Amino acid sequence: MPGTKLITIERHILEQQARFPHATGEFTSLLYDIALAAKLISRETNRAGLANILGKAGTQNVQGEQQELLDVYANQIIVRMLNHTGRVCIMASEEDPDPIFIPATYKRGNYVVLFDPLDGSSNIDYNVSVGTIFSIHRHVTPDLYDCGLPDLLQPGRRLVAAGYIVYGSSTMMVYSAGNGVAGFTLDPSVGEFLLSHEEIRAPDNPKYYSVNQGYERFWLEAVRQYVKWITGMKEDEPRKALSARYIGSMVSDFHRNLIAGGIFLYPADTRDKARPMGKLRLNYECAPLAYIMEQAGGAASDGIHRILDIVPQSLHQRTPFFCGNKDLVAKMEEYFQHYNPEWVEALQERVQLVT
Ligand code: AHM
Ligand code: MG
Repeated sequence: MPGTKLITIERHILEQQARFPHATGEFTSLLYDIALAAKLISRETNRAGLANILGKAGTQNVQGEQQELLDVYANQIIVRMLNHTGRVCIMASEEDPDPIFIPATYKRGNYVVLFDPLDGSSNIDYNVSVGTIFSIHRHVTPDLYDCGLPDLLQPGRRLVAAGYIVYGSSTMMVYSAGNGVAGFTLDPSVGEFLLSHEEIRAPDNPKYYSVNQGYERFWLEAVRQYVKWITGMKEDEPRKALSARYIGSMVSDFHRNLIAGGIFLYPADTRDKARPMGKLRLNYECAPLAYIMEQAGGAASDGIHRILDIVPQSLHQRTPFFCGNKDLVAKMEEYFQHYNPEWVEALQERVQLVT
């Protein structure tokens, strides 16, 4: 297409930086480091199908070397890419129980990074898309050498940027730094992410709903009624039915719904001792995706509160998650008030909000 500009992710990040006259380039370089980590993880996920021939992850290869599990590999790549650059002061990963501190020998920078290195990794064996999710905050502890939990436990609305990489039929990186959402597709032959989706907006006309319907018997009444409604089966509230799509790999489910329009649901589970707050993690999965969805004009809620207003109380805190088209999320909240007011009350007690 003559005349159409080809924009690399680096160019795009630099153009964004130009909006801030006092920017030092630290943040720009951090995003670029993440893009580079994504390329390495992408290379390995693309080779995953060869595991049976070349040696399966978690086993020894013919040289007697231990093959790394892909999620362990992805985790290490991100840590090793970011911990020595002088741009980050502390990190946390869904794979690690504790914060990841920067080794004493390296300089520290202004940014705090939280990530899920390989979300949906149980799908890897079946050649199903997986993803990486990341969040970036500014540090709040005045001395960079004292950074700790208060820097990591910031509410989503304070995010400076968030993004994800989906390792699908192509590898795509989607991110927002607070000025809309842009998507880049990796050209593997040259190893560059090229701008493919300039301004992603959540469509007004949703097409899909995504939920693990196998858990229906454990759902609260509000969720059961909602899914009845969304599939056009509620006689008192007729509507056009949405189609079901559930990959079980949230980045992929989220990505499709972001582009095509829809809602993703991962509700709390009413089983004894099971998942009273659902499965998904607020810090590594829900807050960053909520940020992107809001930047694209959508919404994200735990069924009662805006996800970005929740102040995390612990690193691996879980939350119910309803994310997508604004009207569909609002309707879910309405249903909770109507069908499960006792749950609304219980959740209000559990969750701390930005004051
Ligand atoms: P993970 O972080 O252990 O990979 O789990 C998160 C994944 C999400 O990608 C996905 O939406 C969800 O688990 C699927 O869970 P379920 O099989 O319970 O529907
Ligand atoms: Mg995960």
